[in-house]
Amino acid sequence: MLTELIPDDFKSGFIAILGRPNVGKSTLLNKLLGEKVAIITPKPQTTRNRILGVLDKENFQIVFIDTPGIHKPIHRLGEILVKSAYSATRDSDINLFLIDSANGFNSEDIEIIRKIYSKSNTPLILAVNKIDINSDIDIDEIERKIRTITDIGAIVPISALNGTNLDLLLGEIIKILPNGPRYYDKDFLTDVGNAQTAAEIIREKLIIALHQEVPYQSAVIVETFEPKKDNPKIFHIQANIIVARSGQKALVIGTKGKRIKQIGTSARIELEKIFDKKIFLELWVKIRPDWFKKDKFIKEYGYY
Ligand SMILES: Nc1nc2c(ncn2[C@@H]2O[C@H](COP(=O)(O)OP(=O)(O)O)[C@@H](O)[C@H]2O)c(=O)[nH]1
Ligand SMILES: [Mg+2]
Repeated sequence: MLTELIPDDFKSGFIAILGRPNVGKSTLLNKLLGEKVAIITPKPQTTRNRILGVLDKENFQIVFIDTPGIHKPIHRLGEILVKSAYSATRDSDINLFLIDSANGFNSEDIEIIRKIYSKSNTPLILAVNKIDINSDIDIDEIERKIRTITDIGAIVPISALNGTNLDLLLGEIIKILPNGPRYYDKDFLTDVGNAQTAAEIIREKLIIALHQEVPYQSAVIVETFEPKKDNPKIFHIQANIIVARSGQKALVIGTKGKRIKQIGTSARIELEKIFDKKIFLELWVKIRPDWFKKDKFIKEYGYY
């Protein structure tokens, strides 16, 4: 067995990335890792699983946990997503809380921080994101408000999109990161598997292509993920798009199948880049009435 020499001052830890929907948590994770491990859309509640992403350097290893946005749930799926976000704080060494500078630090943020810190005193770092849109933020006032609830390690204004101040943010994280071992292999990037990546990329294109409630009430399940039997050079991915009502199926398919074709094409192009393979992508649409209200289906689709 190969043993690795780890310096005594090596630092490591789990960092939960938390915040309301759409503040830029997944964008930040991808930017910090330099790879797209989480899908991103302009719509809230895009992230449905805790996603692990590992940043490994000579002197530290940070295991980031991207989480679903914390909101007031209106159905069972929402409830489960919020629970899953909070549960990421159970094992975290640092909580990285994000807000969107355009929306400021509001009563919902306070409520979330209060809820987390009623039971824990995990070090907290706040990142004020999207300063490329609004850089006019009163950091001192935010700090005062947080200090009424808990201590805060640092507040860093950033732009996850442009990468602004991410070095400062990392610096603040490393300052309070505990000494510890490598938890994952040096080259391990994420726990999102290949078939799940395919499902997520398809879901990203679906969310972008559709409006109203369809994005929040659909799921994507990859059923086939293997080289094509008659031509192994081509990779065969067959996925089911699950919707909650028959009207939604018509919307996903679109007039003369135009919309599903568009979703399929943009997903295929991106997946061919990610996997560096020619892909034959087959999409079917299935109706599971009100699946997002039912534990059985929520579990079956992997959001538990
Ligand atoms: N202008 C700007 N937009 C951002 C920034 N970070 C994220 N976004 C956008 O905000 C939206 C939500 O981002 P996402 O990462 O999915 O947010 P999440 O729900 O918190 O994971 C997307 O349209 C992103 O492109 C940023 O620093 N600046
Ligand atoms: Mg997200």
